[in-house]
Amino acid sequence: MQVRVAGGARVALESAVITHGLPYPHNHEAAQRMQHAVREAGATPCIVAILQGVACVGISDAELEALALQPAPSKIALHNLGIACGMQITGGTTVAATAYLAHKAGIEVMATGGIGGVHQDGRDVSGDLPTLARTPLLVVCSGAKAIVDLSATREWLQTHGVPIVGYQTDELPGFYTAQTGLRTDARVDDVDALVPLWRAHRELGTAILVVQPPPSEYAIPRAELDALLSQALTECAAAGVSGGAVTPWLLRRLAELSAGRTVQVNLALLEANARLAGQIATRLHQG
Ligand code: PSU
Ligand code: MN
Repeated sequence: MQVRVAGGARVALESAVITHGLPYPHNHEAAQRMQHAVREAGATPCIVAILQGVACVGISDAELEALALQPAPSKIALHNLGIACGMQITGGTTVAATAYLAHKAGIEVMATGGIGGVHQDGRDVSGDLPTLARTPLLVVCSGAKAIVDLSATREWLQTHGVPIVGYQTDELPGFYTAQTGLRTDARVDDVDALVPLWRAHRELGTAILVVQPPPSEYAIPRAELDALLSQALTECAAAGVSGGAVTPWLLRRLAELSAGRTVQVNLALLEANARLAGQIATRLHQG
């Protein structure tokens, strides 16, 4: 497949969060805030998406708006990336498909909210994980998405050689909350400290997760989040939702149950992660 991409210090941004993670207009706002934050940090944002079968690493404002408004977009992971390109499909790319395309385009840094993970039932494992285990990419995030088994996800990543580095934290964040009780593999307190670590790691061919907690003024306390999550998970199982539909269903229900607070945290952490990714890309580009 052919890839369209800009040069310079670049940050890849995933787009399944636009098509499936947040409702319009929050999805559009999130993407704009992320792009702005990357630019303010001196780098070029490249939203990755599949537009009528074309793998795009970087899309225009008009293309972004159309994607955010798309009535029934596809969620494009690795298993259906070739199908989407071969069948002229339009959709948002998950972390897996975004990472694959970003690396193919020569980009070293990407930002997202949370990666997929090992789900609570232990059977559904996100395609994000095996992709991160074979793609040399620095991924800035706030841990994994809130609905996964974070401890099992961390074990999976460790087994497959993907380190978790805390940015100004020793604790693996839990997306909407900063508190999980799970430790990172290392901690760095500034962008300069990441550079030698990344340069030494990348020959291994696996990703590094650089994690930071959601901005404190928006973060939800752990106990409160646990209560919201267990209600949403119970309802989701009762409704018989499965596969790729689980994440969008749960995120929508969590937003309802929290009176919109989860959406505000989500927007804030996406922007913060994009900013940090922009700073890292700019620093790496300086050599
Ligand atoms: N985290 C969120 N919202 C999302 C996602 C993650 O808070 O929408 C998306 C990302 O694109 C991630 C994908 O790559 O969900 C993982 O989906 P699955 O579990 O079906 O692999
Ligand atoms: Mn899944």
